Amino acid sequence: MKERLLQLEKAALSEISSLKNKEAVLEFKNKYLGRKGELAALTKEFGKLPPEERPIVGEFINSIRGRIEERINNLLTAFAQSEREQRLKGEKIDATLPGRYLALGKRHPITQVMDEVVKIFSGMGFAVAEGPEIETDYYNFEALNIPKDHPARDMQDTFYIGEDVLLRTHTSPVQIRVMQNKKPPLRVIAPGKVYRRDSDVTHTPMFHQVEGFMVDETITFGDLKGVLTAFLHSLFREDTAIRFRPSFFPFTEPSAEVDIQCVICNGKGCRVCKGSGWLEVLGAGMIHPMVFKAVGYDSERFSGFAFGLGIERIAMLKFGIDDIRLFFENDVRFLRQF
Ligand code: 2NM
Repeated sequence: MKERLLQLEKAALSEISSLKNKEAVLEFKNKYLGRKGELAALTKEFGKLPPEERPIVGEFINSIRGRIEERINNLLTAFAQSEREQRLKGEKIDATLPGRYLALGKRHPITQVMDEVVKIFSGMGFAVAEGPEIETDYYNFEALNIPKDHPARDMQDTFYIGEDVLLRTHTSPVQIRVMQNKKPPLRVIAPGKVYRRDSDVTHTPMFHQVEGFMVDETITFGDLKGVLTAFLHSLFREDTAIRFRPSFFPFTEPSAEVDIQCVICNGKGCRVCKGSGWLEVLGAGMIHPMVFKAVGYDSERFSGFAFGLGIERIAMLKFGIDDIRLFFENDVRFLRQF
């Protein structure tokens, strides 16, 4: 009996080393250790043994069963481990790879400057008004005291759509409409697109303007200087030098052009300020009595100032851009820098 048991163990242990997978191991286990397996078949003959041999043989059977079970368990553990390793190999991620670049949208630089200008004037109590880009000769010129023979009326500067219809050359028509519809006191700015027949490194046929005005019974040139100085100190540096130069516009009297100390060379003189140390950034003046007459205001009772600025010019100075056309090419390599 002992001989047959040893035989069985030897056969089992030699067979076990040829098993290739979990299924084969389970089949093997059934074949040797199962209830109808080979070890069980031998155990059936247990009853034939003399009683004094039974404990010894029993112990021997158990030790064989134990050894085979141990080999089976080791093999199953090894198969499970290699299966897990295979799976992890297929799933592996490289945690050291750089993350994917997420492109973040930004506002166009012109919109950024426009929003900033609007915000500063809003903070000083100005309301925002808008109006049509297609205008009539009356609102764009006539009501603004720009006579028929004025150079600004020239076919070379204005895009005409018809005899009397044109693309607005400034946002002043918006202010005329506001004054026609509302009584002073008024503080209003008009931001928007304007159109002029012009194209070079500092001019595009469409550009953006913010114009504004303030009207009440006691508005003076001092108010004009105070408001525009506060605005420029907020938009540029708080210590930027500012100067008001006499100028001429048909719709204001007196009129001024406003310069700031050159932001590129700090007033020392450079290519951008053409050696003067100053940069022109605003036009302004006290609203002309003829404009008040056109909108039905009594110019003996009311006074006011008005101003206008080009957003592209301000953006070029703020960002140090020397060609205005870059703003309209929509090259993301340019736009990403703001
Ligand atoms: C400028 C310069 C000076 C201006 C005048 C008006 C209105 F409608 F109130 F008469 N709006 N904007 C004005 C005055 C604009 O731009 C350089």
